[in-house]
Amino acid sequence: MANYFGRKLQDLAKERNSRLILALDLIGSEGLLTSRKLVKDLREHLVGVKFGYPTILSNQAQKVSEFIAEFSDEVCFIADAKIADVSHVNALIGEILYSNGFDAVIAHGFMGYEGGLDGLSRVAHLKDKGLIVLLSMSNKGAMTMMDNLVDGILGEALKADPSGFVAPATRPEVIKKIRAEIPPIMKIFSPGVGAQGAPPGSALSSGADYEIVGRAIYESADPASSAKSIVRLQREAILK
Ligand code: BMP
Repeated sequence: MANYFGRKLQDLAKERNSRLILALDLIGSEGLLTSRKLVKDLREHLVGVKFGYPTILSNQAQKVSEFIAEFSDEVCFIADAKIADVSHVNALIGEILYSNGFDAVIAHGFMGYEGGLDGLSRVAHLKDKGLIVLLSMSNKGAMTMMDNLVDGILGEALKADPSGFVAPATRPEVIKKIRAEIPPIMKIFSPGVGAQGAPPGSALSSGADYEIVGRAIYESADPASSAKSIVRLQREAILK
């Protein structure tokens, strides 16, 4: 059975008929204010919100926690910390982010399980929170590096029993390969939609469960209509 994060994600996806996770990488207190307005205005179209380092590092943890608390019943919050250290440090980073209210954290998988992902996995399971492991990235350079390591990283990551994986919307073949190797309860989160070139819905057609979209929404002249049209394209893709 899915953990609390998995159930929350699934319930929201069903309720909103959406697979959209909004990536927010806006800096400082002004960025947090803009982010708040975006989440307030767009929440009916969203399943989750992913905060990246620009948001997390340029704001007081308490301000980020207050933000999460305000909307925690309405969207899932994912901390994109791309954790990649040794076990006890990964576990501490996870503890902090989960205590700050995040439902899930993103970690790299290339450190392997033993002495790497294991500590974080224990914390996630203990707290009934989400652990999402990044397998390959959406940028071009990852084709010559991380794509070649996906099998090995996936093998190690599966030992951590994660809620899901990050895989690039820009390379559907990588998503297809991962989807074929993981159980349906484990979800695939795909960035690269919009500003990085992948069309909305395309990652879902390849087997991803959620699409992560940032600039195509928050830099748009009309974020609500951009989010709405992305969700419409996602629905069409799922029906095909
Ligand atoms: P945008 O839609 O603005 O390109 O943003 C994509 C988001 O996904 C950013 O927050 C980035 O950190 C994240 N991301 C990515 O672009 N590619 C990856 O492979 C992994 C990511 O986390």
